Amino acid sequence: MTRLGGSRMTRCIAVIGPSAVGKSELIDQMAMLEGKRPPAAPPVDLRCAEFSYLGENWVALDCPGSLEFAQIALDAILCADAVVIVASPDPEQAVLAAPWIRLAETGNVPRFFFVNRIDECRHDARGIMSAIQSYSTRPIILRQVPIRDGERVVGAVDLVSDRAWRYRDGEPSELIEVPDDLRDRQAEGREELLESLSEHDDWLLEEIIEDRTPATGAVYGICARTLAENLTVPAFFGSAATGNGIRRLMKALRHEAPQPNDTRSRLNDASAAAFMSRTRMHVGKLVWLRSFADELRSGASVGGNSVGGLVEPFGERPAAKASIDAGGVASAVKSDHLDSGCLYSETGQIESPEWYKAFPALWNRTISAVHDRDDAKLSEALHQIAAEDLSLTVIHDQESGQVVLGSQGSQHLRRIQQTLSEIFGVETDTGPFVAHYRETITQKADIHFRHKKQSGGAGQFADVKLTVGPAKRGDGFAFSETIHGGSVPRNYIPAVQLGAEEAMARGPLGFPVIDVQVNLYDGQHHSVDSSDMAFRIAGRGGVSEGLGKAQPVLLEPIFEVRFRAPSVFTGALNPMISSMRGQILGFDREADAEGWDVVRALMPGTSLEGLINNLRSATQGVGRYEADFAHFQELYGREADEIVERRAEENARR
Ligand SMILES: Nc1nc2c(ncn2[C@@H]2O[C@H](COP(=O)(O)OP(=O)(O)OP(=O)(O)O)[C@@H](O)[C@H]2O)c(=O)[nH]1
Ligand SMILES: [Mg+2]
Repeated sequence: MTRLGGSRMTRCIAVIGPSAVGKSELIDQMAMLEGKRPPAAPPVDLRCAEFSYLGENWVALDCPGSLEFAQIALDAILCADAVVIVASPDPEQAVLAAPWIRLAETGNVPRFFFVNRIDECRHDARGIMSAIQSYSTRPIILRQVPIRDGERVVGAVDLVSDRAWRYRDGEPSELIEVPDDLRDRQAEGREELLESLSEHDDWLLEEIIEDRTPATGAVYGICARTLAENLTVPAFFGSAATGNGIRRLMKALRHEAPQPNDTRSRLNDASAAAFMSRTRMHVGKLVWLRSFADELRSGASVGGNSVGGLVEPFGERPAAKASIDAGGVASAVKSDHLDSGCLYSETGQIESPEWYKAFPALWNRTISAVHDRDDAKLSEALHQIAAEDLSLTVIHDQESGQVVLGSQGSQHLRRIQQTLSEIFGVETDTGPFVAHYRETITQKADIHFRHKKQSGGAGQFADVKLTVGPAKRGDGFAFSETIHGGSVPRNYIPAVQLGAEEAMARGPLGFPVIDVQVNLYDGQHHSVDSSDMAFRIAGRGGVSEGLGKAQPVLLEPIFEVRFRAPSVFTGALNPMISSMRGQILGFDREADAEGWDVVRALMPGTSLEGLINNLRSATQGVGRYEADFAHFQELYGREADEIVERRAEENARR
């Protein structure tokens, strides 16, 4: 493993958490500790804020709080040294932090908790801790206890150093004596903290058993080690609005967050991580890089090719940057060989960790250009945007000929359309994408079909007798023949089969037909007028007629859906699933996410259009799902009739 040896290192944190919990404000406050106001956050996109604290450089990646943009957070987690999960102090809101805890755990990156908005908090700190703990696979260790004046939190006692601080809004907190009435609570908190840590440290366990007081420095060391090994998660609290508690968090990050060297090892010794790319007007593709080389200059080799110019990743009009220090971040222009979400050595690409993958699409919509002239531009632009955003899929649907955009929801889709319009100059419309129907038959029919034409020159003659009947669901189409005595000569049989297959393309209800078996058992031919073409027409005509007589029925696609949500919502999922004609198959605890259940259900294809909205309403926005096609199932009644009528109108229009 290469070790970074440069004297200047930049550490990087990803700040994630629910919407409006105060992530951006927290980052502003961190940067303001030494007087630097970072540029404002772009609407629903990643913001990089660079600042220094006590002689060290930091980059904070400010992630949007909407789960529709969770891919951005995953991109940030990929390259960060540590994650700060910002949570609300209200225990009722702990569930909103659950998906973010899950996300940070996915990447197994060391993480800190920051309980923000303590200025508004009327709850006991232990309440919020135990509520958050129910979603964390690792013990969350509260490192402070609040000092209260009535209900208000006016300071904090540090449980490792035993020092107490009184908040002074907008200024550094004041060191005070631990208030007498807090001594019991402090002792209790410290005992809990040491006990949690001692589960991962034999020396500390020994000290506790022997009733000795472990040295503060040693306890800090254990905190840092258990954090780096992802055994514990330290938690601090404060208020981004008043600036209280921010220094304490920064100091903890400074002493305990891993170094770029550690992250480089975690990322398979990558020399750079490309964690984001965006297309910008007049600039082209910009690639955000975190460098794990001692110094990365423009023109240096990354991924086997030289990087173009480097610019500050911050601000509206970014300035050119000569080089990036170890662990630092910049965006690169003219570096089209680099892609978002990829790791690089100097000479090539390095495999990304297994956990880093795309979120499956949750909402499929058709998309088209408002002006036909923009069709080609749209397809090129979508290709480019999909490369920037793994949580977006673009599929060309063969059956309908439409382009289908899979997004994470309405906000995500809106942003994509905005980018298409503002950057690529393409106005677009979207519409519902309906999963495809099929039809089949439920009875057997026996058909005698003759194709005969006598016009002008050579005539056409083919006569077939065949049966059509239902095949097992999923068997598709099967053709057989039991011709005796050459009534249909061997050489014409493939033409009959071809005609039969053509008849399956559109059945009597207007949809492709599946799961049918056709048997050709007799017929007649003419020595001059019969031909492949004539038998093909007879095969097609015979099977089409047979399908009409064999009680056709509509088939709707059924998907197996896995709903993932905190267990508190499992009860609310049942009525939601039933109301959408779904059928629950069962539910389990999620093996790798504390406090989550996975509910498996069979859902009709029509329900997918509204599924994410319904799921979000039932789960305070935190649920998600994956759907895989399972099988086709017969659909009867009014709903089926309406679908067939609609199809007839569409087919008439084509
Ligand atoms: N009272 C109080 N208000 C806060 C605190 N932190 C942030 N706010 C306010 O809460 C609002 C939302 O804060 P942001 O920092 O934008 O929240 P965010 O987490 O970045 O939100 P998204 O980017 O939308 O996910 C702003 O009006 C902040 O001023 C805090 O500690 N106390
Ligand atoms: Mg924000």
